[in-house]
Amino acid sequence: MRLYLINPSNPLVSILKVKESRWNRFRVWKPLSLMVLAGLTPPGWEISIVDENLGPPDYQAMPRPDLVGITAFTSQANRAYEVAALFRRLGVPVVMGGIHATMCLEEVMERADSVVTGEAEGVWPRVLEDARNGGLKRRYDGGLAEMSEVPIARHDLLADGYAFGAIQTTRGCPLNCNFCSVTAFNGAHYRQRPIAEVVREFQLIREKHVLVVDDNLIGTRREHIARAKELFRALARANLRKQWVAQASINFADDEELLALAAKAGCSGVFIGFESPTPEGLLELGKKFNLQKGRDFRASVRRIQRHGIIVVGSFIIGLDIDQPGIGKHIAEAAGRYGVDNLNALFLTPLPGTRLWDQMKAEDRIALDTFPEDWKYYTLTFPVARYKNLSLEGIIDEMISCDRDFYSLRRIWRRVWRSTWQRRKPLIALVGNFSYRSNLRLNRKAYADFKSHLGSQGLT
Ligand code: B12
Ligand code: SF4
Repeated sequence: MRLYLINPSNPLVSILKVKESRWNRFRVWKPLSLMVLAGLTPPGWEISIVDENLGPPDYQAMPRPDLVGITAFTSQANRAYEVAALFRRLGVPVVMGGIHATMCLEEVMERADSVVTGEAEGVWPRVLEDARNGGLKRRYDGGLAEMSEVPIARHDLLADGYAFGAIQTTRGCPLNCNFCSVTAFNGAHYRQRPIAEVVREFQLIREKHVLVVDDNLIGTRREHIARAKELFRALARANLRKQWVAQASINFADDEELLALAAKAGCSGVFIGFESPTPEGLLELGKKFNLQKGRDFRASVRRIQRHGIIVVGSFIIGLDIDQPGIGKHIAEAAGRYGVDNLNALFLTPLPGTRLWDQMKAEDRIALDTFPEDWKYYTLTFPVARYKNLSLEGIIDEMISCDRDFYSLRRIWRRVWRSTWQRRKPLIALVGNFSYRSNLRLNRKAYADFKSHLGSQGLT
């Protein structure tokens, strides 16, 4: 039995875009979901993982599969449907799963033979068995998996060509911010994989650099932090000679031992959601956590950096309290906090979030011709009606934010600071130029987007 597991082309990042900017090589990540599905697949299936981001595949020239599994984030949904239609025309059954299929079940059911909602560990072998017997059901629900059921991902199955390997050590997030789909999808209960398995899987990764995809690697409670320390000790003992980057909440900065262990285990960078430069903004987004302890963000960032760890700060533009000038305000706050990179995104109502429910109820979803408009749900386009900013105005805020933070003068100042503080100037350089090189591409994308808005009468 031949199985294709397909990651549809992603409108945001792909190797194809590396031609437009070679720095994008560091932004194409492995589709870990498909490597995990492959790990769950029993012997007897010949598996190919097809990542369309590595280049357009010629499906007609490939041997006909017996089953196709497609994953999709919301922004990939349109391409996922094209691929599904192509295989269904050939009479090949198509199963879809992942976050979009879970949050937009009815839409996906119209376009696939079968849909798996939730985490797949508990149901995937049954799906395959039913497919083998010609008895595929319309829907399977995996719910939340036991972490001991998460298999070692098939790192051997994906072609070389990625700058980073990928691994997951926990699922779920207790913080439940109103714009984020993680708690809705993976639950608020923070679940951790057995440490020995994480270490064993890390050893199977060929790449020297690894993305730990956890939404919050360290968690928030004392027992979460204790487990993170255990994990870091085990990784250090295994002497992996790998550098990894991860996402964490700001409390990462609060424990010197945790930071020292993370650095020793290979942590070279951390992505932190600051979200808004004001307490009112944090309250609006449901991220009170960042306000606890009357935190000094600059001191927190510096404590992390002192361990040689780069800090990427994420902020959101488009909150109800945001006024014209918010772009510069965010760039200034990110500079003041001392982050090495700034990732600013538009507030986006993603299906399944509280923000979606609220904006839908208030009739504030501006781009709502679905599924076509999902391609704009990359957080890099404004898709809603913002309280104090027009769609054109908010794009200008984003441009001014990026232009300020990624001016050559400020980049060199950050790289110099990184050198002087004996951190990782090369990573700071690559990170900053990777973002900067995309500003030109973003401007072109905004111009196209604005003419789309014009044609829809949305300006
Ligand atoms: C790593 C990651 C990325 C990587 C992508 C790597 C890749 N190619 O997959 C990068 C950094 C590139 C990225 C980019 C983006 N991301 Co992202 N990302 C994640 C993150 C943190 C982890 C995903 C992961 O690998 N999980 C581990 C695997 C094992 O879990 P899984 O994917 O859920 O898969 C399981 C099930 O879903 C299911 N399953 C999945 N696919 C399939 C398919 C079949 C056939 C079946 C049966 C089952 C199944 O089985 C798996 C095992 O249980 C998630 C958060 C999260 N917790 O999911 C956000 C997340 C998926 N990202 C999100 C977003 C919004 C984006 C961006 C649009 C935003 C941005 N500007 O950065 C971009 C665009 C990407 C795109 N494709 O268009 C949102 C998606 C929401 C949505 N409705 O789509 C999430 C949920 C985060 C959030 N805060 O809400 N992301
Ligand atoms: S934004 Fe981050 S902290 Fe907030 S719920 Fe999502 S994963 Fe958790």
